[in-house]
Amino acid sequence: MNGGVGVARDSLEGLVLGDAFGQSWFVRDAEAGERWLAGRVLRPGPWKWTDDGAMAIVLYEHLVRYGEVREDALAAGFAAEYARDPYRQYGASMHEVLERIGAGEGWRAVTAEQFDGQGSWGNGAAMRVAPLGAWFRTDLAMVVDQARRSALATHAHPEAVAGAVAVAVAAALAAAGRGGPAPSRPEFLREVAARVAPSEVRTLLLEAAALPAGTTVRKAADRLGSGWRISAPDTVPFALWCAALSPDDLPEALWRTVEGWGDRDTTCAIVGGVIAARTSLSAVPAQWRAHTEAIPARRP
Ligand code: R7I
Ligand code: MG
Repeated sequence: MNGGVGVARDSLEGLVLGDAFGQSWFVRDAEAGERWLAGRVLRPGPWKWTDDGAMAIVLYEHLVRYGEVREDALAAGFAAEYARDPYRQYGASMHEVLERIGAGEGWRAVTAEQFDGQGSWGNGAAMRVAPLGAWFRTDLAMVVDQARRSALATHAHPEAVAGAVAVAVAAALAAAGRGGPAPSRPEFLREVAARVAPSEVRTLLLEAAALPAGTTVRKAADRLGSGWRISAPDTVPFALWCAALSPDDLPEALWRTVEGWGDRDTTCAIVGGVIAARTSLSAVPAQWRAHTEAIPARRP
């Protein structure tokens, strides 16, 4: 299936923009950061994307090439990208995982060994997956299966997989809803949760769906987490709650997402990937796009 190319590309561009925008908000002076954010003063460019963008580009190119997730090739693709440019602020365990896969070890064994044999529950499988959801948007069962496969290439823990499935389903719903009215926030979050296996991610998605309409971003971040632990449960429900704040206004959603601070490159990457699957980047100010490091031309 390749009908998803244009929509998946929009999602990828939103993801990369969100990653780079969020990363620009890691400021040394937290008080000044609060002031700049309150005044919506953009950080100076250039905004470099990080591992979220790097891995999403690999996954997108993989889909363009194969039309589906092939785990061995995908794991090798992530490892090759890491070897090309390891300085993208990868998660702590990914250095070892990607080096060993790059050296020829099997991804299954390497990923299963992480964290004393639990596998990683980091948010790294969720942060890169929105374009996959957009790609397969006409078939949610396929979205779930393909997201799961894409996650397992690096993250063996079921919570990491649940986080990736949730983000992919959210992006698929956003993409499939193009041109129509967006669902209410509780409806959207409950529809995502319905496709996610029992997990902390799902429990927190349902908690997010139940937050009252006027809940502030700070309050939502307190209740759900905003990625301070870099885990899927601590990141994905909050990010999807933020994506549902203004499903037709990507810049507004990114400004609001940063208010939760936490793992802001990754929460913004998720929000960018999900909303752009619906809206494209047409409403993003030119300056934001000019600040954002370009996506490299497709590699042969
Ligand atoms: O998930 P991962 O790729 O990290 C992605 C994050 C994003 O914010 C990126 O932008 C980048 O900054 O990092 O990398 P992992 O190292 O697998 O997981 C991330 C973190 O989750 C680790 O640093 C651990 O703190 C935590 N973690 C665990 N902690 C205890 N036990 C993951 N799994 C476990 C676990 O089983
Ligand atoms: Mg990152």
